[in-house]
Amino acid sequence: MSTKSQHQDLPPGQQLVAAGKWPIIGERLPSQSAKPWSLVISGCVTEPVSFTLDQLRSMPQSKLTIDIHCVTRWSKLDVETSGVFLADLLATADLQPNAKFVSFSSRSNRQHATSLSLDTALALQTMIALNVEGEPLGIDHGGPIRNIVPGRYFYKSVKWLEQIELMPVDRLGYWEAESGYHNQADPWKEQRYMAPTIDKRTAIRLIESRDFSNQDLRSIDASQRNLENLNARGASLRDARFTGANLANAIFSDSNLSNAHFHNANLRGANFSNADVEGADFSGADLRETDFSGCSLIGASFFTEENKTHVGAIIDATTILPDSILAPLFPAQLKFVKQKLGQR
Ligand SMILES: Nc1nc2c(c(=O)[nH]1)N[C@H]1C(S)=C(S)[C@@H](COP(=O)(O)O)O[C@H]1N2
Ligand SMILES: [Mo]
Repeated sequence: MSTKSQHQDLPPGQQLVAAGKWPIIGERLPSQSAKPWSLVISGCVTEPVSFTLDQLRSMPQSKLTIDIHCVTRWSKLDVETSGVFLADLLATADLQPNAKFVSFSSRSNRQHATSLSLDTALALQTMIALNVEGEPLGIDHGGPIRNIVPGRYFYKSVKWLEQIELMPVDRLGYWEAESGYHNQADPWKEQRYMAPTIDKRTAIRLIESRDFSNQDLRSIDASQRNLENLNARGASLRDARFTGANLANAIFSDSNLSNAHFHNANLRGANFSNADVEGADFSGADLRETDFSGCSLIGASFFTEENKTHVGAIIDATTILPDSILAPLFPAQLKFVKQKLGQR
């Protein structure tokens, strides 16, 4: 059986990776174990069921062509996977009537997991994938056994799957609990993050102190604020809003700025060394004397094209964007940055 998810174009805020590229996001390897790979169905079942890798391989295999949408704004379309549909696998177990949610957990040092309502997981044609493009799934992309949830951001697809637990109530997954990733994760609705964790008054007090160092301020709204010389070293600032803010000489070293919004911000002389800026938007920002040494740039944008107007970042000979970190940029973004840097 072969199926294709129904959407052809890109969800809002996503860009295509270069042909043939597939970034590795999050954990890069499973935890070390001498145990052979297996998959257990547990929780709200009359009797837990366990499959060896060979048993999974000898079950009837289904094919599914999927589109990958990472929350850090890269997409990869038309990836052919095959394996066993969750529905077919669960048909081998005796589910109890209180099985309402399903948690997928992986062989991972941090017990990485994610969850969905059982109805949603089945409706989306969740696949226990063993192969991609006709080859066994590589260990770096979650092989030999990975779940694939089409139609959700890719963090709902855990690598190195070893347990499927049926649950009466939901339990937040690793990213959902640690990083505030949205528990529904529908890319067509741009459900990237849950609501911010700090209230407006706290945000204003912090903005006035200009000290964000080592704090968890996910989704903080500091747009249009004067934050010159801000100290945000080691801060967690996923999805933070700095649109139009004055961040001249701000320090963001070692901070997490995934999906942060720096559109039209003044970042002159700011220091991003070793920061995670995956999916961050720098369009229209002033990046003269800004230091990006050691940054992770997967999914980052330095220009946007809105209603045919081009909004580019100000990059010149003083911008520190070493060649060694440019490779993961989207093709068009890379071209833009190289052109600007080439003018030096
Ligand atoms: N075990 C495990 N599974 C994981 C993650 C992880 O860190 N550990 N990261 C998730 C995220 S955020 C994404 S985008 C995808 C990345 O898969 P890839 O590295 O094969 O591209 O895996 C998801 N599953
Ligand atoms: Mo992700």
